[in-house]
Amino acid sequence: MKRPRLSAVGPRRAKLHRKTTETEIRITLNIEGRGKYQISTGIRFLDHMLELFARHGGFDLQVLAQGDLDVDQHHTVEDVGIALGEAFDHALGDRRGILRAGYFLMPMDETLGLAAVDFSGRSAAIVDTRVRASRVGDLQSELVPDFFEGFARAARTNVHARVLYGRSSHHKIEALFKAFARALRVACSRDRRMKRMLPSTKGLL
Ligand SMILES: [Mn+2]
Repeated sequence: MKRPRLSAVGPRRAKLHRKTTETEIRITLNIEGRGKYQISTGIRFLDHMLELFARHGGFDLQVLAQGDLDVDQHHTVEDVGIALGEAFDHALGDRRGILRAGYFLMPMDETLGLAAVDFSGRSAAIVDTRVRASRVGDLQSELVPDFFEGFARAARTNVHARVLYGRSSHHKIEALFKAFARALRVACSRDRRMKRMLPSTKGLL
């Protein structure tokens, strides 16, 4: 897979096919999208999260995943996170001219979730869903941190996501995905004043 050059000028898109013995995933991403999506992972609640991720981020996103759900959901959820991270990494190219970091505080009725991201070139994920239920809809809720860790690793990005308070488990996870989408939307945005500048003093991101 080639990294596009002139990333901050041309259309920032990625298309990838990721296949292992555990999962097969096809993704297309357009960062300059209009929130259109086609999502099918075999886990309906994860589909719901990725659909609202696309809409709130203003990304066009297609995710078609087939995983070994007969084992459990771990491989599928983690690998979808990895594939999405790879898609952002490719679409952003050399990361010149982007804001690079972003955060968002997202209310979801009685719940408040926050996400902060930095396309730093290094990966870290600190996630606290405050969900105690083992399942939310058909999703094994303990896998939400695995999703964000997979993304952070593949996109070489710092992701901090935590629920500050809330009651509904559904709302808690949803608030995190919405906050994450909106934080990414900011971080991926073009910086008009710093057009061709690398948003780092290090010389590489
Ligand atoms: Mn919902």
